[in-house]
Amino acid sequence: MHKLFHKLFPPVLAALLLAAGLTSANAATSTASKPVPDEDGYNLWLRYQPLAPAAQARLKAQARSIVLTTPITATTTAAVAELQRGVAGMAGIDAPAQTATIADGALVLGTAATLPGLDSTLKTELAKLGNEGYLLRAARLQGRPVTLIAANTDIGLLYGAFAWLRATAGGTAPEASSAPKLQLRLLNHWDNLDRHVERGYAGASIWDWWALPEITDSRYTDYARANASLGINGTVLNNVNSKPEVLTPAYIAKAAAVADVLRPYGIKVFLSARFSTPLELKQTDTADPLSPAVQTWWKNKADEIYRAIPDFGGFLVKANSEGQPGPQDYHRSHADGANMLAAALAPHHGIVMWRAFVYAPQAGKETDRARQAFEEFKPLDGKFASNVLVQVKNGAIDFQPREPFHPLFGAMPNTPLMMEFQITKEYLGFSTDIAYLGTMFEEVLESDTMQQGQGKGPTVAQVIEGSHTLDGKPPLTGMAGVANIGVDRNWTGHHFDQANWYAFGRLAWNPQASARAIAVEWAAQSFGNDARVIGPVVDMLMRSRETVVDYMSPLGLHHIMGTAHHHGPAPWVNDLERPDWNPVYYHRAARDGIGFDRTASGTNALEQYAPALARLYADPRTTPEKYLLWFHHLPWTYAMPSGRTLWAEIIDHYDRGVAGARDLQSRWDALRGVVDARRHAEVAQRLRRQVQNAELWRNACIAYFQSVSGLPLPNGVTPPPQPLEYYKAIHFPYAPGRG
Ligand code: BDP
Repeated sequence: MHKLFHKLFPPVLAALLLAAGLTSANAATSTASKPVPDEDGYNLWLRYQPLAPAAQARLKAQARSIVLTTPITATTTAAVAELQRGVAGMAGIDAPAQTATIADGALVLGTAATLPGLDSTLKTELAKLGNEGYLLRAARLQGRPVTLIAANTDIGLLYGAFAWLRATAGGTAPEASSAPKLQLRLLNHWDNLDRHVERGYAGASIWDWWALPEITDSRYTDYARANASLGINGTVLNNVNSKPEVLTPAYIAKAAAVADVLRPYGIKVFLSARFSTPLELKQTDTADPLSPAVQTWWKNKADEIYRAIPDFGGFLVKANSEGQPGPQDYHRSHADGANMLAAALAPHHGIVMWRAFVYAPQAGKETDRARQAFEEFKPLDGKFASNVLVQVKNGAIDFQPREPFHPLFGAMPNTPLMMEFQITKEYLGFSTDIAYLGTMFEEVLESDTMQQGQGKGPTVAQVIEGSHTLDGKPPLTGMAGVANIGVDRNWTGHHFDQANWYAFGRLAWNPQASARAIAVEWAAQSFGNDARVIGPVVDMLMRSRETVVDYMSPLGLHHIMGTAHHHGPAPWVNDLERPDWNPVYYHRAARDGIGFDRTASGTNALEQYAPALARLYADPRTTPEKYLLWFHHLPWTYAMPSGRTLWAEIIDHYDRGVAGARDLQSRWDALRGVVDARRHAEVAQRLRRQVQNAELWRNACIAYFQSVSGLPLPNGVTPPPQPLEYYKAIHFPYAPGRG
């Protein structure tokens, strides 16, 4: 059955069928009838738990021994060790021995040059896979049936080893070739040097700066393994709100110690650089990027860093944004600033990731924060040095539960743009609410920028893949994710938040991958290849983010959460220093209606999109409902396609959100006894919090918007149990993760 099944269905489809419960192939043989041992989540998706007997038998036959045909290096050693660990765990045997000769059933790692007698078709295929790609194949070498993990480099072999283990754990056929579509696949840690993690909800920073460089936590190696298993190849260790100290010799030595641990796994270390560092360290008397003294300082600093970290990746910079220093302090442009740093790094092949998350330091009532990054950066298209990428958040405001894609994507064809996603859920329920971000990332990536006309692309994924830029020259490409990692035993606070780290990594490898297929892979590796678990867990993941949008900010509402910590509803807030920090600025609810008019009659932020898209979204009737109140201010009585009024529709979404949260809870309850008791209980506790949070959002928002609209609740709607004043009085002192 199994062989035939996989002949009939390619791996991903097979996994989807399994998840949908459409077949029980392979999964039928679960271990769930035995008591399921408790797990704490530390091993992430690299659990390597015993497979079902039939799968174990297959695995044993495929990995009787391991043969490495390339020289032993730290990276190939890591690949072999991972395979041994994975096979031993999943097959329930002693680790297969590493041998020098190719025997029947060996798992053979090598390159075109080192694999004896590799056939020419495979050689040709391999040649196309670049420095990081890999090929997995059942093949014959020297007449012996073997499983091949082939690549052009050591790191390709490591990625291949992880891919083979992933396929094995997920019960999918290990036949694949793959190469990353983006060059830079990076985590951004918003970790401070005192170990507080800005917007972190999983405990303190894993980087123990005080203990470094002499003391390195074994966790750093597991971090590297987890990232390498996804193909993540870089990490920015410190917060974008950076401190000058990170570039002092003591901290460079600490970063170097981390880099030494990560290097075998193909992960480069980067640092967030504070633009005014030389000035603040009192080593120059200005930070003006055009000052020769400043330029020399950065050049020397780069030389110093590369002496300690020869493969240092480069700098990430937040400049002239939210109070951070930058070139504009000296009336210079973002390009002047970025290019000065780029010049210092260029001799060492380092790069600069210059963030486009900027908005005017003083906001007037009539400005639209959504317009500002575009206004500042679009005129600089083509003005950046070739080792600079402009790092753009997925949307124009700020990691909201839902935003239309950032208008800069597709609008700067002469500048490499990299995507910045937020994996940590600052605005989506911290690490208490389940919100699978795979679907959110996918929604952004597959958005049609319409730069070439409606339906003609490029999509945002194609833009960041560089397919439409730079006169045919291969540009730098990349994707960054703001990490959700901390010292919590399970790394991410919520077991389900591991799926977000996972999904980010897989989409950074292939921005056109399917969020559902990724969810299937994650579920199979994280909970075992048992259709009874995968189906419901994938369902939960796939609905979860829409549920959060429904109970927080449906129909294009945005930024209506609590001040500073960004938790909980606060649509009434109207007293902050800047208008564009206030929820009322964003929802614009008044007697006449609700929503932010970004059409020509309002701020016209819409004009920043390609004409085809701008035309489409200019009319509320042709604006996707999910973005309606992002672009339009509409009367409460506006007739929605559902036949409801806008007011009734908003309420309906809030009710759907609460129902969705309860549904997540009951789906999870049904898995009691199938999932190990410890993880089950930990998730169940959090789901109770999620339901409470959903109810709070629903009740508070309905109470508030009703106070503004003055309209009665539609028939059948349950009134909020408390008056508005009750919700307004709820505060969350000491909420985690504050900036
Ligand atoms: C916002 C966060 C803030 C970050 C900022 C940024 O609230 O903590 O510093 O983004 O991305 O979402 O720079």
